[in-house]
Amino acid sequence: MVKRLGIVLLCLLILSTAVFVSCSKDKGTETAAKTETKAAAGEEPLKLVLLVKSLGNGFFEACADGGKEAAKELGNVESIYMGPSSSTAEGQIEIIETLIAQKVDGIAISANDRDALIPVTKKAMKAGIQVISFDSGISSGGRTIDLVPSESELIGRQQVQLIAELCNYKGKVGIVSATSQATNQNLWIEWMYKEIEKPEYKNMSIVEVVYGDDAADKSYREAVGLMQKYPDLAGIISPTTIGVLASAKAIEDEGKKGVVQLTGLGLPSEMQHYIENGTCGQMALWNPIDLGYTSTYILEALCTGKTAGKPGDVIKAGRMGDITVGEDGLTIMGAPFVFNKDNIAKFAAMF
Ligand code: RAM
Repeated sequence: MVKRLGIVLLCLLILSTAVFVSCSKDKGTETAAKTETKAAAGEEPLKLVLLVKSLGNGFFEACADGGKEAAKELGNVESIYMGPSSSTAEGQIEIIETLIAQKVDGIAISANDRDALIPVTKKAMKAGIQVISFDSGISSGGRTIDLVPSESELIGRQQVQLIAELCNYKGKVGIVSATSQATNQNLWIEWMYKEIEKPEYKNMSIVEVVYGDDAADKSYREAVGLMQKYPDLAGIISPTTIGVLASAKAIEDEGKKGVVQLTGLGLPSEMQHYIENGTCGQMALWNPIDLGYTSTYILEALCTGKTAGKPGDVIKAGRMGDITVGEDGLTIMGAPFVFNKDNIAKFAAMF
């Protein structure tokens, strides 16, 4: 009896498995057919990836919002947001390899290293994927366009001007940067060194650059380290949204509010409290939503053949207007905003 029941159960199991397999097969064929029809009708959306330095950074999340906004307007785009868990070139290389295998259409990269990514981005371009860099560039040869938020010279020089005003043009200044390989921060810091050579800063000096790797805890420790190493430190410049926030906290925790001045590139929504209470007297930034939005428009124009990304080409970028590709693919947006007690609340509501 038990044996017969066992045989019946086994038969039922085989039967139901067969039905399940055949159902899923049908479903699979149906999906494939649907995909083909969509592709044939030219409806398959372009898969455009924003690959950022690392996840968990409010600045890049705002870029992603801009990418989604552009995708919605363009209609033929799916905007995908990705990044490694920490700001390393290796993490980005691994992701790009996967994206090549998945045959996405375009990748806009904020690079953790301007040169280390080149072999893999070249491989992606060879596979027919459009590659641009944005925010933090890849050297030429590894991308078509490099979209930067503003002139690097302007950003770097402005940071020194902002801290000088806060320190009354006197004293030692330390820099809390992102990673030591970050293209954008390294360029800005070069300009900071050039700016501080001007006669008006003769009583000021940059004593050291430390690297918080765009990680909140490491940036905090580096800022504390600077204040302990230079007890007469007059100011900190932190040209990274993660670094400036961590530095503000470090200044307060060390009891140095009003003694060590702070400026940098900060996200208004994250820094509102420290701007309003005076820990950070003033800081700058551009609109990260616009940066992600424009990157997505540029990628779409490259993928659909509206532009080849050659110098002099003009790309229509929705509400951002016409974007002209510069020499070597370098494409520049506007001037940064400067935030202080008077305007921080307005900007904090936006990004
Ligand atoms: C951080 C990143 C990013 C930079 C901003 C200012 O979020 O390092 O690359 O542009 O700061």
